[in-house]
Amino acid sequence: MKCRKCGQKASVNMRQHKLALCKEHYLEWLPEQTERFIKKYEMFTHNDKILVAVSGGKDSLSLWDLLVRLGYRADGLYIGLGIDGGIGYSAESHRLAKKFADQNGLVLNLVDVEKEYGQPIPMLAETSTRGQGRPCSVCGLTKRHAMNRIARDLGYDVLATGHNLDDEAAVLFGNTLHWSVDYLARQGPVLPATPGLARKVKPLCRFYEREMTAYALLRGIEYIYDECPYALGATSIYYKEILNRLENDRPGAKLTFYLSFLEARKRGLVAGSENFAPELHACPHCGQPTSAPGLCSFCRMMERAAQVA
Ligand code: Q46
Ligand code: ZN
Ligand code: ZN
Repeated sequence: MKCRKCGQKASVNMRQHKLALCKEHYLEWLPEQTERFIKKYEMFTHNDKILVAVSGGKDSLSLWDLLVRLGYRADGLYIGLGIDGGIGYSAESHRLAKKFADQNGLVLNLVDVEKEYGQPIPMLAETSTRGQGRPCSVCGLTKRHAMNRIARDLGYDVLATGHNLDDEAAVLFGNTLHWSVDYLARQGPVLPATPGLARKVKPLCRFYEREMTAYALLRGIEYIYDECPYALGATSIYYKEILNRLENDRPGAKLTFYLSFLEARKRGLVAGSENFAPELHACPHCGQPTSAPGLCSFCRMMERAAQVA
């Protein structure tokens, strides 16, 4: 395989784009494409203050790297979940996120769940009725709450996450299997700001997972290889495997699935989100917008955890 631009030996072959590139040209191509998607979906401009949620994994660190290389004002946010799983998962992912920030002279905000909320995620999950024994539901709720809080308190305009195409296609697959119309109506590269909540964007949503792995490796970004121990057996991983089989037989199937969905959504074929926008009010405890009556789901969970403790 030869690089389409220079004819040298290719490092990355993207069957879905019928494009092979050498290291140098791949490291040019990916930021160019990222910039194109940021503009196409009107994610943010160079005047916006961006907060990147970094987990220490390849996607979020690469996203941070890309935004900084493209000249955007982007700080990081690391959320310490207190997950060990026999591999020191949180400690190691924090070390790598911090290392990346230090090496590049970037600001990394930190929320330590145990210090700030009293218990680490695995303990919170034990006292919660959410997620049937799996901590992911509690974890997701806590991460969303912490991200929204930091974005609001520190005045960030945009919250950027490193979800890639494989993540988005798996979520879309699940939402379609269940015809979760309200989730479908809200799924997309940009979730507009609402009073009290920053805009949320996913600049990597059109890149395959393997494209992001290639970027991180070629850029020499040190990231945590291990998945969170609780990811094992998650439904989203099962969906990813199914989609990978499809992709293997039909290169580009995953991208077409996602892009056709975005197109259908734009044309109003997925019920307009305005019909599903729930009535929001400010949670009387934390002030974040919520559709739940009274306290928001996060504050209710914390109230229950305090009662059990
Ligand atoms: S970190 Fe948290 Fe994930 Fe681990 S506990 Fe589940 S949700 S799997 S992205
Ligand atoms: Zn080349
Ligand atoms: Zn609340």
